[in-house]
Amino acid sequence: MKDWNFSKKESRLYMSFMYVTFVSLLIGGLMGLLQTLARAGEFQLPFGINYYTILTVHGVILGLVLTTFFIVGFQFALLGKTVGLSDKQRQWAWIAFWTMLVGTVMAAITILVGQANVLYTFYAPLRAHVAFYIGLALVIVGSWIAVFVNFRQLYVWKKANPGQKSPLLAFMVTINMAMWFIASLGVAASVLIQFIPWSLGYAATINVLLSRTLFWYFGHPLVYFWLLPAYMAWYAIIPKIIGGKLFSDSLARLSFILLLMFSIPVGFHHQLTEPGIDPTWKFIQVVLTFMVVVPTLMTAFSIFATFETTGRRKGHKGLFGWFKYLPWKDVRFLAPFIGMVAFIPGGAGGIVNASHQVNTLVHNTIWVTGHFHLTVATTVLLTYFGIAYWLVPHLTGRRLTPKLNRLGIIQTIIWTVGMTIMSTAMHIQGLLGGPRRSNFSNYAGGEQVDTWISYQIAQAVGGTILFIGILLMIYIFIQLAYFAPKGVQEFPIAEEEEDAEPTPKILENWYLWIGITIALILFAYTIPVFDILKHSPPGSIPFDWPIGR
Ligand code: HAS
Repeated sequence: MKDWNFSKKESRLYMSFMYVTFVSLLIGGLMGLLQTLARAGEFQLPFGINYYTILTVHGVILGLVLTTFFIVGFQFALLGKTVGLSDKQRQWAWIAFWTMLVGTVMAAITILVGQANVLYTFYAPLRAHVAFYIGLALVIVGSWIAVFVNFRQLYVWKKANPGQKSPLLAFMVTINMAMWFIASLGVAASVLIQFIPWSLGYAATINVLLSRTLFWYFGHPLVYFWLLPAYMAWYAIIPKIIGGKLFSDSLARLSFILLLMFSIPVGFHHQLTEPGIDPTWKFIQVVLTFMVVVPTLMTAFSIFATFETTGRRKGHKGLFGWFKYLPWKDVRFLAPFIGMVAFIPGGAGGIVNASHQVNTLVHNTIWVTGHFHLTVATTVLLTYFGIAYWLVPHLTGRRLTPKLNRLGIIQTIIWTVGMTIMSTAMHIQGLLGGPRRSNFSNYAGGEQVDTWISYQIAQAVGGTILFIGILLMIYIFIQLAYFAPKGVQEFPIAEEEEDAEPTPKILENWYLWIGITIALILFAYTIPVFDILKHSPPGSIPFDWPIGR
């Protein structure tokens, strides 16, 4: 595989995505801190700031903006490294960046001036100002431009290298972008056809059930869109950092294909308590949800196998002798590793959520918030941090010094402690019936509420520790971007074993895998959506915040 060294112009492009990522981390993290303090009941938000404004900023900026900018930037860098980026493609990549940024700024201003207190899922019938929806649409359009640039990058490489299998990371990026494109069609349709005309007053009512169904058609693959870049690092970058080789190119590709196929037709597991959807279709989508667990467990197996084979090759003996010799003092390994460990309880919680009847116990409780702080805010985010520790200095021509590495380890520990406290408290309070998405309230002195308060305080303690972790991460980012000593920082990509079995050609048969994906989506959604259109109750008029605006 040819290794393309980045030009200055290219590095600047990829870094621009990183700047937006870390600014988002700071703003979103501050909102998170304020939220946990307000929910503890001990702190009043200053200047009459509305709790739901900061909750919306937190969700949109961290869940949608930080993730999308990091992913698009990181994936551009992966493709730039493995298949190259032409000048024309770079110009289009800039157009993608600016379109996304303009959309982000529009949505952010609308939220900050209190005209879009609709949370990151923007459920109807809560109505936001039209600028919020247009802003979101622009972020999606910008990301689609990135999708097509990425597809083009691989296509051009394929033409220049006929008959060769694509580099693994390029293959993975293409899968993630194919999934993102297919999934975001749903939310784009909902925003353009339902929300914008309704928000402008051209349509008097909105079909709430349809809008939520289209959102979750997008919303579940969205979580895998966040996760797959972490998997890219686990499969193809971590082995290099620990001094090993790729475990199996074929297994990695197969697991990505399965994730593409099974991540989309499962949105109903977010709507299990939603009336108006036939339980048979909910059941079918729950079964498909459990299919997503299969490639995830394949990933766990593959990572363990890489750790073990690498350790044994280095001569470490005994059942777990190889484990001790993993590079615990290298933050590029430690941060993603903690992310992997967090995925064990995070994933187990997901299986609880997806288990149809048990979902009734946890749905709309703060348990769900605990679940996604383990998955996205720990598994995914710590892996992104792990990537940033080498990617940022690689792009700025600097080095991750031993001192910054040590700070990174401290950051990882702070994050782990803060998140363990906060997320455990959320899970327990959820099981005690504590609701999510709600400001502090003593619910008119309800007896059950007394059992929640200590957990709300624990969440504030965890949230404060996490915010310290965010400040430290921002400090490290600034150092890596501007002040660390000049030098060469490796872009680690694992190679295959010399005697690896050839990867079956069928794994690159895009028509086949995308065809099956579309067939599964049509199977899982056609009849229920038809049902929703035919039997929906009357649409809803908008509810504005503050009510009566
Ligand atoms: Fe989830 C709600 C089900 C995974 C994110 N999820 C959410 C929401 C978010 C989210 C943001 O079925 C809230 C949405 C909202 O605002 O309403 N989730 C699942 C299932 C999985 C799952 C079945 N979720 C994720 C991931 C996310 C994420 C990943 C972000 C990145 N989730 C649900 C359901 C709901 C839900 C319902 C709706 C709840 C409701 O009622 O509202 C599965 O994909 C999980 C499979 C994972 C595993 C773990 C495998 C472990 C691995 C680590 C290996 C470790 C190693 C190291 C090798 C089975 C791969 C070991 C080392 C040692 C030393 C031991």
